[in-house]
Amino acid sequence: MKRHSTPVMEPAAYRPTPPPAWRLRADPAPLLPDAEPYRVLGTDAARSVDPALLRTLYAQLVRGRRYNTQATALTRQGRLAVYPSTTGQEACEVAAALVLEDRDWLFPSYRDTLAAVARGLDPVQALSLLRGDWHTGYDPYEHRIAPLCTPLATQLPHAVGLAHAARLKGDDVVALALVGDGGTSEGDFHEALNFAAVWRAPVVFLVQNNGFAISVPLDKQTAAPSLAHKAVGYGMPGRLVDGNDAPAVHEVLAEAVHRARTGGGPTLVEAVTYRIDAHTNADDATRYRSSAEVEAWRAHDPITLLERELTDRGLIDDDGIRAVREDAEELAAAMRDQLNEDPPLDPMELFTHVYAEQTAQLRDQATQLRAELAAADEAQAGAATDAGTQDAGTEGTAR
Ligand SMILES: Cc1ncc(C[n+]2csc(CCOP(=O)(O)OP(=O)(O)O)c2C)c(N)n1
Ligand SMILES: [Mg+2]
Repeated sequence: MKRHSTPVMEPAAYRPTPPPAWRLRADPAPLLPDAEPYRVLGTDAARSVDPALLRTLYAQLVRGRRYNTQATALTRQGRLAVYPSTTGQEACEVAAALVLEDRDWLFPSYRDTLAAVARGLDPVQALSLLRGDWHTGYDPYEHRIAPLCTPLATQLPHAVGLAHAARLKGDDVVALALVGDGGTSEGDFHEALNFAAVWRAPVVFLVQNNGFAISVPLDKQTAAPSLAHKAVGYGMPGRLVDGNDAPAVHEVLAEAVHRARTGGGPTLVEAVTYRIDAHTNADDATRYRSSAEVEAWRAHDPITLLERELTDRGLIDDDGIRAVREDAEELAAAMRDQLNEDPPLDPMELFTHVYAEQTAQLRDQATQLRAELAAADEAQAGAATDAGTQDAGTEGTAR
């Protein structure tokens, strides 16, 4: 058999070069969050915070805690259908509300009624949806608070859309959107952050990392070094802050709002906090976390941390603390008085605010319901008359 000898080729000299158009598009270093959550309380930075701001934050935290405990109590009394508490997360809720100007917009999730109340919304209106009402309960345009969002993270593209539109119109408006740690795994989170960064939309994303998405802990939610690190992939700065340190959250958010307003684009802020209560009154948190973990976080309570700073520095005395607590009690009493009243319900409201222009089908359904309600009223009136006649006939006999 004839053997063919293949000539041995010298390998061509291979010099690795980057692809022709490649360059690093931005230096990632300035976008990276700090290695540890930023803190103010208990550090030198606390001395440079305006004492009036510290007092305002404290008063709002105490009100916020009372709001949380009262709303939770109202679920047990059947006055609220459900309440996702922010006990332990008040610093995030309050700071988010306080950093915004009247012309700005807040985009809350179902958990963020306290942020809406801290922005000035009436608690009864804020709690309408959670009471079981079918409408938002407040005028989003009047208060510049978007409807509470129950589908996770869908508020984020809404916030970006509003902020981008405002910028195109030349309006000096910032949108601040609140989302949970679980919400960061949603597609809407990705789409919102990507669009916002590419178009430099004036929006601030505040992730309240409260440790859990119902029973799912953070380490099952993400393998990222922190949620704030996700910002770098979108080309926006990520900031990591102690979410129980109210002046720290306020400072970081205020910087992010300023950056957005002055054309610097969006920021992703991760506030590290903890949900002290269960996910809602319908959840049993003892099934997925230990009481030791909860107690460790109770020792890092946002109110205690700030109260210590204020009292150590003589910025508040016992009378001051008492006044703050009395104000919080007044809020709770007003919530009890108003939410213990049965709201007047008009079933026909089902059809209002569904479409700007009613569809033919809804018109038909409304006509049918109106007729059914009228028939039911008539039947009730008839039954009452019959009962009255019978009562009169049996007067003095059957008692
Ligand atoms: C799109 C969507 N998927 C699932 C749910 C059900 N759900 C309601 S709350 C929740 C957990 C959310 O956790 P997180 O984002 O961390 O917010 P938190 O409740 O802790 O504030 C889930 C999965 C939902 N509301 N929307
Ligand atoms: Mg969570």
